[in-house]
Amino acid sequence: MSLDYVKFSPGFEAFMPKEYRDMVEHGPFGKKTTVSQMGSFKEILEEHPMCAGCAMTLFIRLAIVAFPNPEDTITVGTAGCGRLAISQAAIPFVYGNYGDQNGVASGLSRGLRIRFGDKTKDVVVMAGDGGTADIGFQQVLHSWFRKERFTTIMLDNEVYGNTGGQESGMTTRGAVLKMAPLGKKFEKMDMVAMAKIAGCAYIATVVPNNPRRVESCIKKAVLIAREVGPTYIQAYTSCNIEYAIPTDKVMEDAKSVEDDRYKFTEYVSEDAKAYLADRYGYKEFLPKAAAAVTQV
Ligand SMILES: Cc1ncc(C[n+]2csc(CCOP(=O)(O)OP(=O)(O)O)c2C)c(N)n1
Ligand code: SF4
Repeated sequence: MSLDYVKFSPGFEAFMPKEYRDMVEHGPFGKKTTVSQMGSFKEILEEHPMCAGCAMTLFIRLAIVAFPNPEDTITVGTAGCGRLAISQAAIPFVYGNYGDQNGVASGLSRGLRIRFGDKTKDVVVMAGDGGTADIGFQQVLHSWFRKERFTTIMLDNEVYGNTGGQESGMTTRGAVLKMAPLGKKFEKMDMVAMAKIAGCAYIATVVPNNPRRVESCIKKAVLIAREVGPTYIQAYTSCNIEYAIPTDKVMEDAKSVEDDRYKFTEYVSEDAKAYLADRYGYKEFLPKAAAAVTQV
């Protein structure tokens, strides 16, 4: 994981598979690529075995394009649909037992800091709502309370999609699923509030049909996690199979859910604002007087 691992070893270039050559020559490693340029560079995630039309896949694809330094990023995942796509990406992926992703990421991010010192290595967890809010809940909360510096992304499809439709803590009250035929009996868990209480420095809720917004949230979350503290993104990534959403209506559903109960929200701690302004030139977080001077 560095630009070196992406390059060809001397003398091997001519023997590399076409896909690999394409990735080295036209991929995003070592360059600044954005979601608006998608289609003009080779993406780190292209092929995957997810269901056609799955919104989670689109979100994962956008998230990976948004990583500030993909060549120095390690993703961590767990059982669930998302890992089927994330594990196909051309960057390292660590997969543990179901629910232990934040424990693994805590150790990994500490170890990387010891091993690489000042060299930045980003750790990003992407796991389902079951993996994050149910079975992995304890480790997620502890990693936040302990101020572990990595990003946690919940792929919230509001169901256990990979195992055929059990309810999760993030399923909405009353929802009827294949394996929750009487309807869910309690409210959707408020993981955003918990992230706030546990001290996350950046928290956002997003849906995948606004690629620029997804990109901006992921970038901020990853940058802040480098030095300030844990960051959390909760993304509505509908399961068109378990919720019987016709493939051509997936984005429409995301829009209407966003308008109704999954509004874009963003919390940035004061420390994180100052850090983004000072280190990465985010003008919107400059103190008011300084921002006015910059605009002149
Ligand atoms: C310890 C353990 N228990 C149960 C399973 C079976 N299992 C695999 S994926 C999954 C549900 C995943 O749901 P979620 O985390 O919401 O992700 P999704 O598939 O919906 O993306 C379960 C229960 C497992 N792999 N390991
Ligand atoms: S089961 Fe649902 S979440 Fe899983 S890949 Fe299919 S549509 Fe996506």
